[in-house]
Amino acid sequence: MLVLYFAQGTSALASHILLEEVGANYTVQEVPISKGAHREKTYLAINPKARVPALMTPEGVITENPAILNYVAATHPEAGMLPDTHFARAEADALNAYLCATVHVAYAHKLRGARWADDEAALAAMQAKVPSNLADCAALIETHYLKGPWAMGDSFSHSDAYLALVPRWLSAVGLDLDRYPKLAAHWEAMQKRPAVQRVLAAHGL
Ligand SMILES: N[C@@H](CCC(=O)N[C@@H](CS)C(=O)NCC(=O)O)C(=O)O
Repeated sequence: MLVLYFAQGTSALASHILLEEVGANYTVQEVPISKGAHREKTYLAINPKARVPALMTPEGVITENPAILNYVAATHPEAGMLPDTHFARAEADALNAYLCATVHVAYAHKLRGARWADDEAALAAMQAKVPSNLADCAALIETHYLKGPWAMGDSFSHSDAYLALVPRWLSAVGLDLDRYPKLAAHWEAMQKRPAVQRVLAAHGL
């Protein structure tokens, strides 16, 4: 049995969507980060990084969306969530790494600037850059990395679960998703999937 530690409306959505898509045998454990639950001793014993998501597996805990997505996809081969060739898998990994290390981090500067600076002016400067940074990221994805209709082309893969976060990040900083027709179509298609609908409902969205 897998246990997903998550907080509503966070990037844990990506891992949650994939668990639901593959029909995994899992339960969820909510970690309300708004109440600081991720900094409590019990959760730090699960993820010392004090972040969600984390996935408890029979072999131990996995953190970081890209790693969780790979694990869930690889352990449910019947769901066909990993691209067929080594090259296509590397492309999917590259997109997931970009979403994790660049796009999510660019978004985090909106609310979590204190990770990088204490100075009020520096914080304000970082926040002011968030919309243009995210607009650049979205344009790159739109132009180069979203093959369409799904991230990797005709087949749905684990990258689609992660890509579903981008419209949320854009809208949170006031960027219009319609500026990116392929991303908008992807999000529309995602919302039609029953697994995605169940997860959005579980996150109160
Ligand atoms: N690179 C991590 C990022 C995880 C992350 O930053 N999660 C946020 C929620 S979206 C969090 O737990 N924030 C709590 C905090 O910053 O205190 C991943 O992809 O799993």
